Amino acid sequence: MITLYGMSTPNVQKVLIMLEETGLPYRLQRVDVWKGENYTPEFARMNPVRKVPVLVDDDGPGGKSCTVFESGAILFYLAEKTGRFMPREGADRYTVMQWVMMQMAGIGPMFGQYTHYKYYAPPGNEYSESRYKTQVTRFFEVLDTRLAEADYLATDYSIADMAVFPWTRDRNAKWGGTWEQQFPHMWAWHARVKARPAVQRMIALCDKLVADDAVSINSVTVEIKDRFLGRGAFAAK
Ligand SMILES: N[C@@H](CCC(=O)N[C@@H](CS)C(=O)NCC(=O)O)C(=O)O
Repeated sequence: MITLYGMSTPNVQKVLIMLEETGLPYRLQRVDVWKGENYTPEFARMNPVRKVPVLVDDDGPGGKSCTVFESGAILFYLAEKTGRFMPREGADRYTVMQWVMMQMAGIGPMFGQYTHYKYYAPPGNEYSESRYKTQVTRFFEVLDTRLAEADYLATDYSIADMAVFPWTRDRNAKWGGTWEQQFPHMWAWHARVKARPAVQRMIALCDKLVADDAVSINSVTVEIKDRFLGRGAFAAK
């Protein structure tokens, strides 16, 4: 059995899509990062970075239990386990990897920082907010250009699309005001991916997780929120 530790956020959503696409049996264990559940010693043993998602597969390579953190690595793991959504060999394998890595190294960090400065930073950070908005826009431009020439990021629908799709959902699209009116090729791809039954199942699952996360966000102490955001007493001196 596979256990996915996570919550409602995009890095978890991408793994949920892959699990739903492949039909692998799994259970979702909610980790309430807003309450600091990722700071327990048990969780740190699974992921020293103390972030979700983490996947534990009781039936890993050699029949042994296997624990994987970092959502991109989890997607590679599941693709290799099932032989699906990433070619086993050939140039296309690296095309898939390149787009997954672009999401992991570029889209994830830049969108994450933009969220931070837009929603959580104290006033007076206009420079940072503007810088990350520019970075986000730049990645949307890259996606739109690629998706003007192809239906999917790599040759066929793959883990690369699963990695990027959650970052083009919901409020991410609304942050920029005009983003919803720009990038027609990216939005056409978004609609294509969203229409997939597995993606629809992920969305239904996430609606429930979003509701649970909202309750937590509104109920945690300032101290716990500061630890999550790395500020106040938790800021590096
Ligand atoms: N690069 C990591 C990022 C994971 C990540 O940022 N997880 C967030 C939620 S989306 C988290 O667990 N944050 C809790 C914390 O930083 O304390 C991945 O893709 O798995």
